[in-house]
Amino acid sequence: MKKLKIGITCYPTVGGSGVIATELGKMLAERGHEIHFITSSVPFRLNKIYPNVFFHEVEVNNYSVFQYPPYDIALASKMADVIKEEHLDILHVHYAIPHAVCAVLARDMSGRDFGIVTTLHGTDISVLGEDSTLAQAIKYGIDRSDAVTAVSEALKQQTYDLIDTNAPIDTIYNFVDEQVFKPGNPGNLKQQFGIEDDEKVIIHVSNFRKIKNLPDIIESFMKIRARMPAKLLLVGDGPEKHRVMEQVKASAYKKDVLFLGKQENITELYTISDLKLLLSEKESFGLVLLEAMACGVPGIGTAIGGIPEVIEHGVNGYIVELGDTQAVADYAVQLLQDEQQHSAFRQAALHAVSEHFHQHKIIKQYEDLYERVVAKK
Ligand code: GMT
Repeated sequence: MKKLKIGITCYPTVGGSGVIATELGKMLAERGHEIHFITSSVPFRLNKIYPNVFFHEVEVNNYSVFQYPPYDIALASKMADVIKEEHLDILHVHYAIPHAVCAVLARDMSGRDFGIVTTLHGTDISVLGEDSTLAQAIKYGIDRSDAVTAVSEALKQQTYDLIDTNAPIDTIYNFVDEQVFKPGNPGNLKQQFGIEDDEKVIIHVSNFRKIKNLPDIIESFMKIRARMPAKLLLVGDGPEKHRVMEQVKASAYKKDVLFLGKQENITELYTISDLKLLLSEKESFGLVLLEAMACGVPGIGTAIGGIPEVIEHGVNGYIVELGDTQAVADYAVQLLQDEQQHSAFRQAALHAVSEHFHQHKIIKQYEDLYERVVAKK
């Protein structure tokens, strides 16, 4: 296909949408496209130099006349500058609000007719559950985009349920960098953490927001631990951390829960993990599950949002109803005590990643979409 000039806007900090946007930019650059990140800081996964990847910083000045820092206006202005200077073909924004709305504003400001591609990651749609005053802005961002994608079928359906739009939405699943997320050698990492050989390792990775439902992670683990030797690794940080620490402190097996905080090199932790838990109340995809699966770690997740599109129940993990910690414990104990079944799930998880979420297949879907958008301009 023709090599394109593509602008990418996302929240560049730790978080699934930023990870996907950055990895997508890197892979598109490797395929010869010219990539322009227009973000408030260098995306944290942009850890390699590419001659065809550029970073344009959005600077938000907090003048005292403004009650709030004008991020959206600063972003739209920066987008308009980059579009004019670099002659972008496509601006791919992650999130309808504020990023798609900023892209539409930038189109007006620049007077150029480039293609706007918007990817919905879920949080803008789930925010709507709590703040319906934003529905019009989300609809505006979606309707004025030239193409819209959602990271799961569930999110696509939820968008149609909540937003009054007829815009076509393509589901394009998330992916992982399979050069990074792959099975590895644990070395003596288990010993370094003081974990005994006969103890199974269960891992949870999140930003500790309320919707991640940490209380059920702890409750499930306590039920598992009462039946077999195990450790729980909690990776990440966020608003619920303190409450979770209190819950663990009051529990029977507090010494078996390890708070590891934010970690850069999660793949190493997966080499010692036997099972991943993601028991969220809201989750449009669950990228952390896919990352674990790519490392050969099966997961148990709730029947929420896109999670059942990532985990195939009874094949590479288990799906449970929200709140059913007894089912989590029953499935976990059964899987962790049956080596043959665990190995079959591990293989099935690796197979699912390469079959349904293979990075090259997903990048091709984005490229085909860009081609369609550019052809219409
Ligand atoms: O889950 C979060 O709190 C972070 C959020 C984000 O915007 O980065 O993640 C969303 O996008 C990820 C990448 O598409 C998805 O894997 C997550 O499921 C989604 N989070 C929610 O829907 C809550």
